[in-house]
Amino acid sequence: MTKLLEGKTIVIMGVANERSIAWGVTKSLHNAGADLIFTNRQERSYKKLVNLLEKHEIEAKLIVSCDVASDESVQEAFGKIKDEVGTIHGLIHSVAFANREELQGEYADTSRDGFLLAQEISAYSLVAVTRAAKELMTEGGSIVTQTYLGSERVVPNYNVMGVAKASLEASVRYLAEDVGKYGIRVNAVSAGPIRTLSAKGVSGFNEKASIIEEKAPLRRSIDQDQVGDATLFFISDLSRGVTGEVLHVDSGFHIIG
Ligand code: NDP
Ligand code: N5H
Repeated sequence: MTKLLEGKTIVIMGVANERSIAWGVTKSLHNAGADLIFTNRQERSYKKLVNLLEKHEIEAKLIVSCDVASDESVQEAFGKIKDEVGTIHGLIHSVAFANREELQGEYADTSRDGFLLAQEISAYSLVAVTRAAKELMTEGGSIVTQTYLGSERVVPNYNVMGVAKASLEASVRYLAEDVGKYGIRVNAVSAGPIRTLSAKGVSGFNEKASIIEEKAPLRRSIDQDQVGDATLFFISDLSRGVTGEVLHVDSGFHIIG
């Protein structure tokens, strides 16, 4: 039997290390037979990625550097992908950033610069990469981003990032309408708390993670592999009738009042 993603080329943005959600996605897509292209911002992430790929015997089609804060960097990265690979069928956006000092205390204290930075890296970046990727999706495609419940509810400490994720989820809907006519779908996975590099050192994480085990219908924590498989569903044709959607992969926590 042919695999779900045989013959498909997918770009994955946001592997920082083995704990990254994007690494969980990498394993799911690789097991489904996809050819993978990666983008990193920091040299440190590039080195971690190269080691991980070697350890898991996964061969990347291409690894390019991309800082989503820069239009030139995004253009250069997708230009390189176009020149060296050509057509792509999917894109994983697993990138976010906010200043650590704004992920605590009151949201009302968010600075103008901190607000704009969180929006730029965590929400506008999806707009910029969708615009660049759609040129390479000549056979249609699927774009998947990663979001969190703090966009819908007030989650202590998530603050400026909650507002950025609300913007990201609204962008998913507007972008889905824009690119639907080209046979491209845009969806988001809303994961429950997962201990990653980004989550390290931000206050409130432990508390949020333990509530899931107590209160979520499934009473167990969420891991990168669960998010990877849900993302695989969105990338594959199994979800061909779905676009503009936000799917919660959170042991059902979001339904509890
Ligand atoms: P990681 O720290 O593993 O990944 C975050 C990634 O963002 C890093 O690879 C980092 O790249 C990248 N990044 C930050 N700024 C830029 C930039 N300017 N240009 C390009 N890349 C950038 O954390 P996660 O896997 O947890 O985060 C991935 C996504 O999942 C985020 O959108 C996050 O909000 C979301 N999410 C996470 C949850 C969790 O509990 N962990 C829950 C729900 C959603 P580099 O290392 O090269 O700087
Ligand atoms: C309610 C919570 C816990 C509190 C809030 C956490 C928010 C985290 C999101 C952002 C993306 C974290 C962040 O930007 C950290 C940076 O300031 C510092 N870290 C870094 O620079 C590292 C080295 C790099 C790799 O990180 C990035 N992002 O580039 C939310 C949690 C329960 C769930 C959660 C952790 C959600 C989420 O969106 O990640």
